[in-house]
Amino acid sequence: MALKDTLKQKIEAHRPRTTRLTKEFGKVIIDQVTIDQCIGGARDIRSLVTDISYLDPQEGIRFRGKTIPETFEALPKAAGSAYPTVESFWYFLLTGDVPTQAQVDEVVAEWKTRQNVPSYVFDAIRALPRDSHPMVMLSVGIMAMQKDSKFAAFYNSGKFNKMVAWESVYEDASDIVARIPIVAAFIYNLKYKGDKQIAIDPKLDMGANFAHMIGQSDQYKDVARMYFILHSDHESGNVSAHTTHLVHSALSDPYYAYSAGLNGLAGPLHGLANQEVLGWIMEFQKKLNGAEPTKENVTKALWDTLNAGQVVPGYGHAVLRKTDPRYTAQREFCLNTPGLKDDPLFKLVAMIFETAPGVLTEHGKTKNPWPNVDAQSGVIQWYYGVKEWDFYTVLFGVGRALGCMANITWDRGLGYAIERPKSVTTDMLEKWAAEG
Ligand code: CMX
Repeated sequence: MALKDTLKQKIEAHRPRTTRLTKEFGKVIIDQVTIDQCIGGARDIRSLVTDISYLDPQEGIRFRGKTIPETFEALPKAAGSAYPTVESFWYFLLTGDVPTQAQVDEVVAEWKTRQNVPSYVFDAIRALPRDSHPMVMLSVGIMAMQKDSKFAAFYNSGKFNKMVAWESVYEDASDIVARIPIVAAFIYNLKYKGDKQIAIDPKLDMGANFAHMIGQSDQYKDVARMYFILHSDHESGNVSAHTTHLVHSALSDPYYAYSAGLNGLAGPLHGLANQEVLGWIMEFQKKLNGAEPTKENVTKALWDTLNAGQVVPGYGHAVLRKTDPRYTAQREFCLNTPGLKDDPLFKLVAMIFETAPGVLTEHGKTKNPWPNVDAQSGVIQWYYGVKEWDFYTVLFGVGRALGCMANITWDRGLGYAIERPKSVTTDMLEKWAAEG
């Protein structure tokens, strides 16, 4: 059965569960809110629903109930590769089912029909100053595609119907995930390769084609597949996923919603941290002035950063309380890749991994001294020659599109409401504080 038909069945089968929960159990209390949560970024408040992924503080992410190793193990692999295609992962994220090879082939073929990015999208990006951040370019590229939104057209058609609205979200979502690597590759070539563009290879799956379009070697195909899958989803509360959900909850179409999500991803406390990690490492190496990195000078550099009132990029997390399994998956990729495991930059990242948790624990502020996904991802890109580290968040944005688009397709399928939490005043908080 085609992906959209399978999804239709799944959504229709799921709807009664959501209806029953709201109608029969709507007033059951699942959390309470404290003053520090109110002031402190709504941390840990249970107030979002998603079945696409779940983040356990100790274990890390599970996609559709599967850990990262289980996900990689279960999904059909790309031809000649140990890694699944991004397309098979998309099927899995949307439906929760491990697709057959035939189902994967169908998605690969379907994405090919969706990858035709209109030329005005490239014109809009080209019109920006060349020194604009590539995340600005990506966000503009997504916005430029909005005029062809099928969801917006359906809404404006006079035939809008809540029960089938998800179908046009699915269409936009599929267009976005199929096109975003093409837009990202265009930005890469425009900004760093003198606008020497490389055409799509219609024989290749998404990850392999992205590698081809940025002029990379065959080995990079697996890097792209792994990277996009690992960065896809981290349940609903993170800034990019939550922003996308929030904006779409106003029935803004997926282009408006994901452009907004990307703007959140571009923050240094979120997706931009991977760029910051490379920047930190380069600054550190400059200060070493040719000397070997040691535990002592890494420790000193970490303290210098902390004493300057800055955060150590790539460490800490709002939910996780142990090493991020996305970090571990990338570290294992490095350890299993001859050449990469002996690369000086990888060795330095590994030394920071040995050192930073102790320093951060001694510093005593962060609740989680362990590395997150961003601490390890840049070194892999650097090794394969993608050294333009201000591009790294764009790679994150290509992957994150998968999770955000799967989530809002289901948001519409289940008819989730416009999001509108309640605010209170400081006077009210002080009154409640005095009352105990
Ligand atoms: N270095 C130094 N201080 C840190 C820190 C780090 N890596 N991580 C947290 N802290 C500090 C916080 O700034 C905060 O200080 P204040 O009390 O002075 O405000 C204190 O420790 C408590 O913070 P927390 O509850 O442990 O962490 P938060 O949930 O508030 O923030 C995060 C989480 C990720 C923003 C934070 O750990 C951070 O800034 N890390 C570095 C940036 C980074 O790697 N971000 C990427 C996260 C993954 C992603 O989204 O891509």
